[in-house]
Amino acid sequence: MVALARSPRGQPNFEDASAFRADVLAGLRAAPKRLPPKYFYDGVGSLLFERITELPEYYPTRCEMQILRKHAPDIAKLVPQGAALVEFGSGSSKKARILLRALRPLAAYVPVDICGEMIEQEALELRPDFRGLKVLPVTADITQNFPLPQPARAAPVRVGFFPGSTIGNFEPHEAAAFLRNAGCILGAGATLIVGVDLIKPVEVLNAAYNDAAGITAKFNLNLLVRINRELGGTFKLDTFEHHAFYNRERHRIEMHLASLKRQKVKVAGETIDFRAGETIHTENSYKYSIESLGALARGAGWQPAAVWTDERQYFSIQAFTLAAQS
Ligand code: AVI
Repeated sequence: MVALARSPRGQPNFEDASAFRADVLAGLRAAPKRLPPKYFYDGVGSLLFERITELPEYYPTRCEMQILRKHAPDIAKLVPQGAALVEFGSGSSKKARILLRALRPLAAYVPVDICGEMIEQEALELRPDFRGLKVLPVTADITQNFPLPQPARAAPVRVGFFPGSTIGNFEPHEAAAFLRNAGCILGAGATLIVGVDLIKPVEVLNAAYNDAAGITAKFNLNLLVRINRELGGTFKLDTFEHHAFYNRERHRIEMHLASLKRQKVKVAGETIDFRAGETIHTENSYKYSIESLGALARGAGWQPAAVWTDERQYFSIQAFTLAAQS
């Protein structure tokens, strides 16, 4: 499993709680141990992620914002007047705002996120700033098929927006499945605009996930805090350490939590054994080249249409189109 959209801030509902328990136990019983990264984003985790995006070492958010600001007029040319803009895993809509300011009148802006509360709030904040724009939030899991609101379905064409390199937190086969599903949701003649982190010197990548202020370490360890709180876990935080490194063969940053000693931990009434040095694999963040993402997208039915990068080529915004039905 992978990170999808931000999960709800605050208390999980019953369904979330039982899925969390099942996923955590399955992951901790597995060899090697793993936990799904989507569980990073509780209230504290979401705030820590916001702080990560502002760290000097964490370049992706700054680069993507720069590209958006600089190239918004060109990106906007790919969005015809009267189109519906569908943002996948929209979270805070911060990036969509830059795009929305450059766009011709739309049929609707549809932010989609698993956290209904958060996108309803964002919609309330967007409406006064974009008068005349229909903001129609949809609460859904972006990896599943979901119906779009009627005005978006009735629009002559739909444009998807998936910023933040969240696609990098999917395994490649999951990224391909996401792209195929996005094609089904958006339909014939659609365009998809995706923010993607690029392969770059290993020192830059390693620094971005091992910041000097230790915020990424806190973000990673917060998963154990959450397990302690929500599943009666007995993880001692000072006996686990944040490990993040670039795996060159697989083009991905791996994040792990390493046990500093041999120990037993209780989670939801179950005892989990750790060897000294054993890790829980908590996240992959895949890095692509323009070509490798293009190949993945082609395999999912999309044609590469345009690419924008920052000057250092650290990050990219890539556009793909889906053939119109004949
Ligand atoms: C949300 N996602 C794109 C971030 C990333 O870079 O993969 C999550 C993150 N993990 C550690 N730092 C940031």
